[in-house]
Amino acid sequence: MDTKKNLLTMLAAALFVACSGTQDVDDAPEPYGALPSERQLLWHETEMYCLIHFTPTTFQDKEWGYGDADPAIFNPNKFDAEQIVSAAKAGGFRGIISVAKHHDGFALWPTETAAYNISESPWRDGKGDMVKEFQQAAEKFDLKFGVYCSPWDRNNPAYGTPEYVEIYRNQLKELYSNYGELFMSWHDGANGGDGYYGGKKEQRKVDQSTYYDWENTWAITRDLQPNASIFSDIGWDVRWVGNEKGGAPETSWSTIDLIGKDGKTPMPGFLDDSNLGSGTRDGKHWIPIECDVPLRPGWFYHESQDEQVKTPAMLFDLYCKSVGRGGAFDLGLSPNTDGLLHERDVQVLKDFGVLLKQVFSVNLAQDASFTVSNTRHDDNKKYGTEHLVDHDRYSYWATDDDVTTAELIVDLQGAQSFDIIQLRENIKLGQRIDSVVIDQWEGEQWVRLDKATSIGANRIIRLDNAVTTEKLRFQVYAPVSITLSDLGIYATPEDVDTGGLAQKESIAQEHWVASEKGDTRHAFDADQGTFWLAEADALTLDLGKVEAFNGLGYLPRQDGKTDGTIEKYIYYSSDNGKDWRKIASGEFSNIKANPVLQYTSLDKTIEARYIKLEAVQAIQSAGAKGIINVAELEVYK
Ligand code: FUL
Repeated sequence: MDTKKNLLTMLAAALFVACSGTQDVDDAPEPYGALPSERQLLWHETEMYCLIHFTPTTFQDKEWGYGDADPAIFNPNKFDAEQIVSAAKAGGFRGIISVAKHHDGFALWPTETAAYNISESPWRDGKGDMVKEFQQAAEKFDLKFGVYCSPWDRNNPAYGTPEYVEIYRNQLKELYSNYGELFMSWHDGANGGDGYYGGKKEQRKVDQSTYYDWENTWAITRDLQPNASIFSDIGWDVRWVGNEKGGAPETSWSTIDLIGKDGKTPMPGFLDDSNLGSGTRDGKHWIPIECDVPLRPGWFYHESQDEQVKTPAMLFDLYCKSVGRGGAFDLGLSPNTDGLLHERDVQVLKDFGVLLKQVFSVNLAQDASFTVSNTRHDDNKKYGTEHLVDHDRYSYWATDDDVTTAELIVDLQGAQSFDIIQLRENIKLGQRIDSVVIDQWEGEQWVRLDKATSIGANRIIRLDNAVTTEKLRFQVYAPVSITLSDLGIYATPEDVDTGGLAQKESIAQEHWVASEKGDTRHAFDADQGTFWLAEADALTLDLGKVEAFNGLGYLPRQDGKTDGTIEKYIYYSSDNGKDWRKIASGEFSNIKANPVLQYTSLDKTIEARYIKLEAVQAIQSAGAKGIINVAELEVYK
């Protein structure tokens, strides 16, 4: 060994560190407010992952299985975890979460805790383990792996009793022990209701504030998978954004004060969710947002939604509203009954991945020159603006402790056109910046371009239109010294398809008349923004003439509220408006969290002049009774 050479190399390395100035803790700004844990930092770095729903529910063409599906129907002959995982990878996603058990209770792994599992299916002759196959595929493509095990179990006979909580914990223990290192343990808040429950077919309500004893349940997660971020409505590590549309509000803080309900501690499915999206400036806890949304309207595959796969441009928009607002983008993928992603889904993911690379590979600020009103300890150059473009999310430009307002001028060295500005703070020191005001140089003066709050882990500002300028000015405001880590300026290609989705076309609605009171017209005016809301239990339509149809669609109100949204329904048809035949019935599963068009396919084509949608169960806020809403009722040929 050449010791001299080694010594020299070490000396050179030490010298380099001294000159470039590591941002060590000695003279670094004091951290501010709630801080992310190491586990959360890893999660922040992941940014994008996919959630894969695939159970017998897929074969039943439903969104929530009732728990009564015969395992014999689960036989996806062509199942290929690598096809699914590689498609996610092509989309730029860095992890996958396997829905190891959904509300239908069917475990995708051969669990010892419940008979209702994959070993009862004909798939791989009852010897398969789908969670394992997903894990191995994730490993092969270098993606992180996580699990979602639904607490609500519509199959388990013990659901609702303390015995089931033990069963659930044992399921988690199996998942935590046999599938490698997990990056997430995902828990939804849809708990309790009716189900099969071992053949009892009854309602089982649980007290969501106490039943799962999450404190002790998640202690198991911490013990067995210390690096797994726990996701639920309330964290512990990552919180739900409060909708299933895939986006956060523009101002969304990673810190939050969770609000309980009825004076009780907040729990998944049991909290005041009004601030989940926005978070709380200076909130007590660091619990950033995850924005979940399926690639298609539903979380499970439905052939009827093949035309409604989101476009790459739509995914890009959601990326900007999730990752670009300090959170993560969790995209739902749904294999079909063959056990594969539909080719359209694969193509869209690939195109989205290409688009992401196209946009973010050239930072127009990379060679800019920066002028700032203050740099921390100016003499030692440790906290200079070069850190803004050094591709390190934790190195940063900082101001002196008493400088809480600063100006940064970015000279782009010639005119540049762009429509995206990205900012990042070094979140190891907390979410410090209150707001940033951005101006562009217009020949002789500064002109306001935009402004933003809640910078944090990442803030993508998308301009309505591309601008061309030589210089930008950022005025940054914080209650403490500023620690800005990244600045990116990007242009989206002009040919990005921003088109909408193919929609099913309803038969013409102009001559329809409803017999209920109120503004019923809003229920069939082809305007998704308006809706009919009334004290009623049905909407009864006269189509004006006999029509032939084989599908019906119900869209609930789209204003973010759910009062009156129908959860269980019966559709009837009639020739004379008096004698009614039942033509379909069921539940609009998950409609509260994901209020998209609910398509009901009829077994055969029906010819009738009258249609009735009866609400068997509708969401009512406290005190309200018997209210229903319909934004659109559609009838398809
Ligand atoms: C929700 C569930 O009710 C949906 O079915 C879906 O799994 C979604 C991701 O979480 O809470």
